[in-house]
Amino acid sequence: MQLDVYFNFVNLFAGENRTPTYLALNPNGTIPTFVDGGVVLYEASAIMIYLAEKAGSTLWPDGAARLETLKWMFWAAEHFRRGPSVLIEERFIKQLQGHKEDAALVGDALKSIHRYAAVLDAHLRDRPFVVGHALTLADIDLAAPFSHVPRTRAPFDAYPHLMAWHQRLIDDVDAWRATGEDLERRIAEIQSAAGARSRAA
Ligand SMILES: N[C@@H](CCC(=O)N[C@@H](CS)C(=O)NCC(=O)O)C(=O)O
Repeated sequence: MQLDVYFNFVNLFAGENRTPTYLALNPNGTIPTFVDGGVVLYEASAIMIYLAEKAGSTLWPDGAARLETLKWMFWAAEHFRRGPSVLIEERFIKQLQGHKEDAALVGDALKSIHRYAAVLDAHLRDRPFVVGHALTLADIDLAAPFSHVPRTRAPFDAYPHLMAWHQRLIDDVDAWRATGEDLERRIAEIQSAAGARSRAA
């Protein structure tokens, strides 16, 4: 959206999300938190809507397309991203902490992923993007769990239209590709710091 946003990275593994200053902004202690003058927001989707409104971006379209966009954003939070979130905890966070994944939780998460990936795959069979023919915030919200596939091993590759759509985002949306590359760099730093900690222990 070409907005001038300053990023202040909050290291969860160093507890920077649990300081009194951070909790005063976001009592959940989660990231991201967004501040713009007197506006303080948590929940990534709310932050994206705020920014898109500020920029007058077509990512947040008007009229009926806005309702479709909202529908898929709610669906992403309520259904599509839940299984992958469990897998991040079970297959990445726990591994960093030296714990084993819980097979029952992983099994439930995989069932949920298959259930909702099939719905989105069918929706994307004859569409380039989730809403209409242009990129919206719904695509970004739904694409988020793809960034962690190297860690979650979420089985999206069983869904060809889903895979083609996500590849389109990587190929055509520079900001999405750059975000993914940035995430991988930061994950590599986290993994190497965790490795150093366990070697020192
Ligand atoms: N629904 C929230 C999810 C926020 C969230 O759970 N963030 C994770 C990192 S992706 C976090 O901060 N975890 C740390 C914790 O729960 O203590 C959003 O979209 O912003």
